[in-house]
Amino acid sequence: MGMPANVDIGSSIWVGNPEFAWVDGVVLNVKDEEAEIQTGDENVIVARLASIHPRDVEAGPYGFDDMTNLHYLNEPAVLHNLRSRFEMEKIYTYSGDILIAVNPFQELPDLYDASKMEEYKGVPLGKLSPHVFAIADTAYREMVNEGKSISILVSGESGAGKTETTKMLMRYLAYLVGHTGSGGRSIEQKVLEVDLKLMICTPLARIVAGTGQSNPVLEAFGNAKTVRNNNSSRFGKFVEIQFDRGGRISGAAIRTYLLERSRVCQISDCERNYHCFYLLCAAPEEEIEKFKLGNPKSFHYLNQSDCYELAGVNDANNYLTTRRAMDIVGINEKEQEAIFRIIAAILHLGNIDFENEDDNALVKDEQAKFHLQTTAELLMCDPQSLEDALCKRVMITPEEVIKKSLDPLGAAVSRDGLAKTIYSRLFNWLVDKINISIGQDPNSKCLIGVLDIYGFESFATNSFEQFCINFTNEKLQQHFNQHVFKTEQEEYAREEIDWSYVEFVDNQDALDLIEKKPGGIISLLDEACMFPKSTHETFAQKLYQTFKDHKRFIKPKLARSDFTIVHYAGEVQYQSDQFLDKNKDYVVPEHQDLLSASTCSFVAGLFPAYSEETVKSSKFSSIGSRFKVQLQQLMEILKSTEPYYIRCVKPNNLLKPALFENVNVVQQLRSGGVLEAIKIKCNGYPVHITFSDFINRFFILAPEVLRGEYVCYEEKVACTWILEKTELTEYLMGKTKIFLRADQIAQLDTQRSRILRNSATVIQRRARTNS
Ligand code: AD9
Ligand code: MG
Repeated sequence: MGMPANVDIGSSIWVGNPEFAWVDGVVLNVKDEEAEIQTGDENVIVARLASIHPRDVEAGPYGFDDMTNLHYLNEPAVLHNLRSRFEMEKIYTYSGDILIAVNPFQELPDLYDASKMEEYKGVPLGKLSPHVFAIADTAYREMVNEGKSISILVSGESGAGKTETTKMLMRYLAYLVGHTGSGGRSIEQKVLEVDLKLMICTPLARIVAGTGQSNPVLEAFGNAKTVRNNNSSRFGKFVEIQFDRGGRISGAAIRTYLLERSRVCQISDCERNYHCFYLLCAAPEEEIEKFKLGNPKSFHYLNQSDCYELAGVNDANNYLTTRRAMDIVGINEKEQEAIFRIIAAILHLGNIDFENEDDNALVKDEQAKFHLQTTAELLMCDPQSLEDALCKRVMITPEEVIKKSLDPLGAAVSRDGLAKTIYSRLFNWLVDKINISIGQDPNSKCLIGVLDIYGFESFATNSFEQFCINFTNEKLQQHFNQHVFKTEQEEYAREEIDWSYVEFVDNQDALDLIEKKPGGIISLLDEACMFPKSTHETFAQKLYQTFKDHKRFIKPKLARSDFTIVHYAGEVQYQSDQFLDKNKDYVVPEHQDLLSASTCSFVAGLFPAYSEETVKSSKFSSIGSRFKVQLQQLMEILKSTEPYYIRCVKPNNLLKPALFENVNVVQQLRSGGVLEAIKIKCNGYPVHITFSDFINRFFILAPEVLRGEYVCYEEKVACTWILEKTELTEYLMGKTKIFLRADQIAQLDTQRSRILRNSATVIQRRARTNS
């Protein structure tokens, strides 16, 4: 982390270790670029100086509530601090105003109950142990008192606890607006409470009380079991709660980002499709009969994986809960019927198999024909038109209009495309409906927005989805860096120190590589999509040519169409083969015509006929560019708000309680920007130590300072005396604190431990001569 280790014999240090990330030790010997180290488990090893960081022996076993109090702000210290706290079931830790939350994977007693909420109400941040309620409380008060809008950005990898954290934030905010005011209960107070009880009964408050908890609609349609999380959100969301002048909730809006469409027709082993499919298969008998459903194992879209049931989850109950939640958000009985009819139709659609006749696709057998018939019934469209839409394409030549048959593979792709389109339109409909039902407040004064969005991803294979996700994270990282940089500047200003010492770390070049228009990867991808002859190989070639000298771009040696981006969180190698297909946001006209002609007004409503206008304006629309615009809008909102950050950390991949895997966590701290933030601090003077702390710790370097004539001096003067004695230069003196570089504090500690050691030897020697 750019911190030159100032090691000496006897120094306490952390040394890099492949299994545990870092282990503690003491330096026995130093030679050239290497040190001999006795590790905590009594091994003697030799390590390069570059892999050593100084360790604060004074840090104590309980860890700091706030890691900015760590005297050695380095990776091992941060890791060790989080680990010690986690072992004591303290899952929350601050790093300045950033909250780090380590997923406990178990219910911790009383952590979120009403008395806990009461405890945090109105208490300044940092007074009580770190907690997500403290962040919500501070955010709310800042909004009310200073009239500022706030955003709370929750990030972390899949399964780290973002959605749960978001729910707790919402729950606390709902509690706050339900329990404002303090002191005795006046009549107004009582009236207010009744009023608020009423409010909690409205859909608005329910939604605020937990975007997933009392309103499982979006979770039923947007969440699924994955290998990383049994209830993984497959979309990003930004929930905006609007407040009036009195600090009361006056409206809310939900924006969603990039639903994973491919899951509808393709699932990997041990994963599930979206929850709603299984809920429906567990619905009461009459629904099952009406929709001709049965065992989920009989549906192709569900039986590609052997996972149907989830431990501790009752799909039948959840079906009923979802229906009730739909009532609450104002989706009426008829709409609900249509929604589940469409879900059933998608299942039947997936079972329409094709066979080959002279390279033409034909619906395969009686079984497949039954599913074709049922799909058409459920979607209320003509079965023959459905079959044509799946198996044929209309070609327009200058002479005539011909219908050309697809081959069986092409027909299957067409079928899956239809399923994905219907599902994503349905999901968008649900989001719109919820937004209409809760209502926006056009006169809202302030808002609190909560962002629950996918964290950085780097897998064995990375496709277009990872590209978009990592683009998002690159954007958010820049926003985060700017914030950290700004708060750091403010601390310098408070201490009346010139802040030109803080150097700004930027990732603008990575963003340019991706989104610059023209010339960035998204632009080049759109160009490739518009040009009929492009393939993923020509696209990759174009990237190689264009970015051959770009610092953030690498052409992997043994790959023909892969490319690597050097993200702030590390390198990710992308496989470009599905980029073009996945970027095309295009509904086949045959599908469009089929469904807009449905006699079910709900289905037809999902596929409004194109107007001249839209045809002209959206000649080409791509997922990548649209996403870029969405992100741009999100960033605009975020920029106009005061940000709070919550970084969720997943302590292990087994989803088990009380298991903390160092290497895994370090990786997340790196990609979550926590260490990046620390790096920004380390570029300047990361150690901010108050005068009195400094004297307590280092007076031993100049003991005369606390004797005789010096005693009457101010603390600041005493500190200067000590510093002069140590011959340290280039430190900064603030109004209440000394600012030191990372290596300077290490140097002081080394001197200190040398003196302590010498006096210990002297005492020992004396003891020996005396006996
Ligand atoms: V994903 O990107 O949507 O796949 P998230 O949202 O980060 O992911 P989620 O909030 O769904 O993760 O948490 C995963 C699981 O961890 C939950 O289902 C809980 O079982 C568990 N969890 C998370 N946070 C807490 C907590 N504060 N207390 C107890 C928790 N359990
Ligand atoms: Mg989630």
